[in-house]
Amino acid sequence: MPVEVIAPQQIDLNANNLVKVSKIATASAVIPVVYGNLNQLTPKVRAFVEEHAALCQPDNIHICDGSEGESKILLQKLVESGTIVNLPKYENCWLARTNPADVARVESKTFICTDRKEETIPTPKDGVKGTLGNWISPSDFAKAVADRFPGCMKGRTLYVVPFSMGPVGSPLSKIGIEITDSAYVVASMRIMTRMGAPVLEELKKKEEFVRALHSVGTPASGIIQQASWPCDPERTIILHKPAENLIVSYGSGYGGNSLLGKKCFALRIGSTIAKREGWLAEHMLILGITDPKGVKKYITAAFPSACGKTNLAMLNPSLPGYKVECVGDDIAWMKFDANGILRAINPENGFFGVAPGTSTETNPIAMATVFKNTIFTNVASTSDGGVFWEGMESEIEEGIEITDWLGNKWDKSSGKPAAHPNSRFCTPADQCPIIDPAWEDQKGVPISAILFGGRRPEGVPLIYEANSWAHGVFVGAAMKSESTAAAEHKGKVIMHDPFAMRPFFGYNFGDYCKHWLSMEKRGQVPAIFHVNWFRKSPQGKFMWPGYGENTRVLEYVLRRINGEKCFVDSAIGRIPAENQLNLEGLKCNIDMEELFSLPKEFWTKEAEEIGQYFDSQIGADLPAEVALELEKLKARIAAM
Ligand code: GTP
Ligand code: SPV
Ligand code: MN
Repeated sequence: MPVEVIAPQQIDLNANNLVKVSKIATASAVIPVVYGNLNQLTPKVRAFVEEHAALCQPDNIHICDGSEGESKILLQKLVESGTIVNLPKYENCWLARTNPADVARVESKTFICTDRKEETIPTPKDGVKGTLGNWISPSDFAKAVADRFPGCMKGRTLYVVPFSMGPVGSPLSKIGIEITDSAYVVASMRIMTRMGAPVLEELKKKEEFVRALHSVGTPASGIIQQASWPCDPERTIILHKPAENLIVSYGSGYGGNSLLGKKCFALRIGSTIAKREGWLAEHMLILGITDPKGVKKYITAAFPSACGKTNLAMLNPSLPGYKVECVGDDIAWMKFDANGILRAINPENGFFGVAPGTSTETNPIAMATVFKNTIFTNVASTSDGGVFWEGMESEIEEGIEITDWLGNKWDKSSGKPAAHPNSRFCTPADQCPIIDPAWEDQKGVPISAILFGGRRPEGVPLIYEANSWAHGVFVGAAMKSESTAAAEHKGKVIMHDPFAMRPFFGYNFGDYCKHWLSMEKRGQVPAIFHVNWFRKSPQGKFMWPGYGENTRVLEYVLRRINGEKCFVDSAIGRIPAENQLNLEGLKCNIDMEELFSLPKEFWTKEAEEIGQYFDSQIGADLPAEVALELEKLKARIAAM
């Protein structure tokens, strides 16, 4: 490991001197740089690092270059600390087991800091708790940091992680610097983003970056529950200050809480930048689909967490002659080009995908992607050095023993899942066999349709289309879905999740709707649809086979964007005309009448409830156009 010469003299903290600087002197200690050197950093990055090293008091500093050699050092260190184990069944694959108290995003501990509360969240009705984000005042923000960060990295290494969201140097990309005391985070960021030396080089051209500070924390008692996965769940907090492009995350090492390029940057800070600059940062997959004639279109889809984005993005078409290619599975940055075409990039470099439910039958493409160069977290392991999760039952051989995500021997009779329901794979995107040839195109790909969707067991048909852009914005604003294990919500309750962005808005949702409405004046807006793969029969079974069979729905979308009149109007929007959804060759029987039925009683209640939600949560911040769409919907339902 390259340890630099340690200069004997005190180092001037503010000097941008050209001597090789190998340590940071703080009032009370000297912190050696054990990998990389401070002179690689541009002045603002260096100041950010020095300030926070002085605050957090790590034992030493490591400036990441993203190299293969560095990756090996980090993985070795993670093995030694017991954070990961190797999975010898596969090539360069690892399994991490977290502290059982640190397994998902924590929406309730996530805050946006603005001077005025109304900049962050709409003002709810008197006595109602706002659910469209959490606001924190600048003084409470400062207090939260001061209460947690001083000395929080003692005994650990502070890693400086330079990363680019989007290809390095692309005009649509943005750079971040994450400071973290977790080698697991560094190893994951190397997969999920473009990370390392080229990013520092890029910063020399233009020194503009999002600041991201992360620590797994040290509990106030000083007692770390699990040495292999230090965290501080009781004091976990995820903070954002859009005005300063600043993210501060404390106490959790898991997913969106700690891989700060993802939800914190690409969505929360991203959406505020997008608002300022006139584009959209969305919780959406991006896919390309080519029809049997060779015509290719790109589609984005916003589904809440654990509602099918990765699966749709990697769809294996059931209809002959169709080809689906994947641009991204979680986040889309979309901007109109000079010709008024909406273009999207995937700012990420990897997939942090839900493991359970992924199988050769449901998502063969993901299965072909994840068994090399992957970090699995909280899945179960097998006695032959592999992994297991719910859905893989037919993929493991006879006599193989399973150890669950908690490290205990497991068999089906326990009645408990072997893998945590929010267990995930973290895998490089370029390993996906159907990665789109244009996935790193600097211009982005042209978007022809936007799908909204969620888990709606009742009342909501397989697909309907918005009548207009404003109606589509209403459909997004009215989205609901059954809660999943991706966040801390308990039980299966139907929750509002507008635009699949409820946990990720960086600013007032009323203003977000206005911003969406304004897109119509900026260029050619795509058609908007709502899909629901999750409607259930009275017997509680999914009515639609989903997965690869969702091609049939995409085929219908393609015909619609080509202008085919294959629809009929309904109270809630346009639905496929009779026999217009291609069911040819489908192996199971589908009760189409039931799948597309629109029970008047259900929709009357639904519209009523949406109205109450808008009134109580968004109030005066709701744009008049969206309120009008609800009135029109109510009138159409009344006339059913
Ligand atoms: P995040 O990464 O949390 O944003 O999730 P996601 O939206 O990418 O969801 P993902 O594709 O990982 O799917 C989550 C779960 O839904 C998995 O268990 C899937 O097997 C299941 N799922 C996905 N698509 C379908 C479908 O078409 N039908 C059914 N029944 N289940 C599906
Ligand atoms: C989600 O919850 O939408 C995810 C997983 O994609 S996490 O990165 O943990 O937010
Ligand atoms: Mn997601």
